Amino acid sequence: QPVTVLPVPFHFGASRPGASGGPEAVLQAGLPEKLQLLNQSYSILPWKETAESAIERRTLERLRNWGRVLAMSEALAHSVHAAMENETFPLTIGGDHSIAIGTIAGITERIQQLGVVWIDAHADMNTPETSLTGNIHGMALAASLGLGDSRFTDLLGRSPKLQAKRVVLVGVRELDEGEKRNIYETGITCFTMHDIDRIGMGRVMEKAIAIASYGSEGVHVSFDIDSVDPGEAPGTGTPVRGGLNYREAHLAMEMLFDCGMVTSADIVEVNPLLDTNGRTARLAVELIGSLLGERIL
Ligand code: DIR
Ligand code: MN
Ligand code: MN
Ligand code: MN
Repeated sequence: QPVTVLPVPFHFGASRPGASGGPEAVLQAGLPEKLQLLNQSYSILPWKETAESAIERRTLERLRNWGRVLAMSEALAHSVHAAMENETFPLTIGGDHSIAIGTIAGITERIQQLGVVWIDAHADMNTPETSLTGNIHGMALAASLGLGDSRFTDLLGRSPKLQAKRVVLVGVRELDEGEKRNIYETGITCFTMHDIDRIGMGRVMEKAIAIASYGSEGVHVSFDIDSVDPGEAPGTGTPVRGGLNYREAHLAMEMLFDCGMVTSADIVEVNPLLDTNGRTARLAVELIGSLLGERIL
């Protein structure tokens, strides 16, 4: 199946700039060459800058830059939906994680029973009420589950986009108190680093894939590069120590490919301003390779 690469140079969902340079860094680090090496047909859909929505006059401290995030989300949702309608695999390159609101809205126009594997140091399960930062990248998964501000939960007109029983977090190690409540109240599955330490990444991913794919028509992978340990992935806005090692990250992607259910993916939060010698961007390219079927042997 052909891949539609959707670069989304966007950082207004996060506190600091730099994630908007992510797509350029990942392309420069060799994404096209990697796709060619895999004999993967692809096209790159250039991002069209969206104007700040004229309605954003009041800045809401609890929903920072909401007009910009909303305009980006609507445009991205339409592009992702079109990529799905063309029978291609949408691969979004962020950008901060707020872009997943638009991706998931676009995919679920086509696939209503969508499983999600969200690989992240964080849960992105805040609402404007629980967020300590007001940053929308920390609310993306909650919004897709129907929690929070209706401008985001109801993007393209349906809410919730996702059913909690098909949603799995992997790699979590930093949660706000309100996010813990939202995880329990929605009933999504959360595999923390503790679970990975105890039973290993292989078994965690087996369980995660089983949950996300059970009765589902497809599985979306939303991969925040900050899930990987900062030693391996320093170029990201909110690093948290104690993350996935290099092989655990690859194993996750390889197992997701092998399950044969993956319809779409986001690779987000690569920040070249914070990177050392392009290490994090190169890691992103390698992980995309594993997700698309690259093998050692
Ligand atoms: C924090 C950080 N929980 C927030 N979240 C991040 O701002 O809501 N998500 N960095 O990736
Ligand atoms: Mn995230
Ligand atoms: Mn984030
Ligand atoms: Mn994160």
